[in-house]
Amino acid sequence: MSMFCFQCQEAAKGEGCTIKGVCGKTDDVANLQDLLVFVTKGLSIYAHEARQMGIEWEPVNRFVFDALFMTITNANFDKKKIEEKIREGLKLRAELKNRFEAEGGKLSSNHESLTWEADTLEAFEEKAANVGILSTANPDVRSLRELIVYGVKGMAAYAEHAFNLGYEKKELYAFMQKALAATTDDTLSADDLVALTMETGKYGVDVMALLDQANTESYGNPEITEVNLGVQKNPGILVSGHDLKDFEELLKQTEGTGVDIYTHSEMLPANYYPAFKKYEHFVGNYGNAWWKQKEEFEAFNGPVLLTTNCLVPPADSYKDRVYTTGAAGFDGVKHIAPRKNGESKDFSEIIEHAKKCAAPTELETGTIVGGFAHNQVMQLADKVVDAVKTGAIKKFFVMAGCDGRMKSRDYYTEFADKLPEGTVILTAGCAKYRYNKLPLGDIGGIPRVLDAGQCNDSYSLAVIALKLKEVFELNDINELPIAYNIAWYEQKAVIVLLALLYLGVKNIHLGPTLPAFLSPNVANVLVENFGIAGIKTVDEDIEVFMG
Ligand code: SF4
Ligand code: SF3
Repeated sequence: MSMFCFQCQEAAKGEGCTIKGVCGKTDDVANLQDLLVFVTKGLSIYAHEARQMGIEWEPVNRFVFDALFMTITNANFDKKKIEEKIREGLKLRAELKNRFEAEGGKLSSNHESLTWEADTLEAFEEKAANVGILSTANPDVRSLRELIVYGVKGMAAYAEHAFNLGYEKKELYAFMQKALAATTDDTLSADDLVALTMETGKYGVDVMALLDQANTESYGNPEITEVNLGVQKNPGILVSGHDLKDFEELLKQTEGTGVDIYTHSEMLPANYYPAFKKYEHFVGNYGNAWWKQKEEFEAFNGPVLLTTNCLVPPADSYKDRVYTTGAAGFDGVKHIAPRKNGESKDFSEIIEHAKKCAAPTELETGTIVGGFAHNQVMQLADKVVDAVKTGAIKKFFVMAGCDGRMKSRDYYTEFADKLPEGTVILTAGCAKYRYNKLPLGDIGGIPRVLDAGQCNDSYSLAVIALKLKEVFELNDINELPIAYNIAWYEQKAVIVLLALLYLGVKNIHLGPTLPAFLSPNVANVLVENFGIAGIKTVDEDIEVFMG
């Protein structure tokens, strides 16, 4: 075993990647990411204790969410960048320690992440091999600690997008650091950690609400939109990931250049925002979910910008056309530098690159419809409520989450296809690509697939559910005719799941496989308290759900 990682749905053999990640992460990068999390935990202990004394330091808040984001699945494969981030973390820890001690602070923890130091990559690598997931011996404590860390990683990603738009909530940073510190505390019982897991869900709701506010106040409320799937004659830039600020700046900088902008995978919902519709050179969506990018980036012919995960290690044939920015990175791939002093990022290099490229090769034609975030659905509320009252809509299926390359995910296409009449799918995240191009029709003008947006827009689905609960005057969200069949892949899906549990949603089915990081006992807690279940065959599951 040269590494150990089990944070995503593709963990090898459903247990963990031990030699190389199924995602393509090499063992040295995986281990350095473990060390980065370890250093971030040490810094978080200081930050958490300093906060009790009234010391809050902005650079630490930013470091914590950025460092965690870099360790999310398919975000950053660049060893050099991870190494630099570890150095930055150690430097910040030393500075915070000085401030803390100058104020007379005394630590209540003596965790080694507070004192470990090194200067060379060799020393980093030596330490990295011993601070990973398996350094917690008890499988249940390990499972709960990792569940919390992955939830916090998901929060970190959403907090960073909100921050980029100028939206912050200090309580979120305080919680993230408190939670990371708690995962180093051997005095906490399994019950304490279960309670902290639920608290993570609470802050999951808060961070998604904050990002919703940031996105909608910046760019307007998503509205019903027909998105073009074909291509135009100009060369283009394909934008993937989740960061709308990057997207806006690129749109502005490409105006009048003869370069068209297309979205890929999780950037598709950018098409639904009013503020982006005024750009004529923003021409539609190209391709599907992240895991199809090898063929699709190849066919696109022009440069591709990854603003976040999910990045698949690029083939040499198009690697020189890939650009990363923000928390994303890959060894040998050009990285667009962060904003400085409130100025925009400089996208001139990728724009000049695009001008020299051929127009994209057409993959498909036609359109898809999306934009059913909470504000838009509320405008249709009367229609929706009527359809439920008359029995035209019998059940909603929340099928939010992620897509992935496992063959078993064909289940979700078949499930959507076989759902009986009178059912409507509510979706968000890249999971939608398994069924958003099927001809599923509509119910009295309401499409049978309502796409709210990115994975973080699962918040919209929760808002819609809570609104329906109010309209139908129910006491419990679980009395609604809504079933949850969620596909997960990476750690943002973990925070979405914990947020739904916090909101009291029960009987969520999770697939295509249950997380490898749930020990049998922790899985039991989720089954007993929340009715969490896996998936079986499509026919069996539809029967259970409709029953
Ligand atoms: Fe394996 Fe997933 Fe970890 Fe990659 S992120 S190494 S695929 S468990
Ligand atoms: Fe997809 Fe990575 Fe999760 Fe934001 S892009 S949902 S997998």
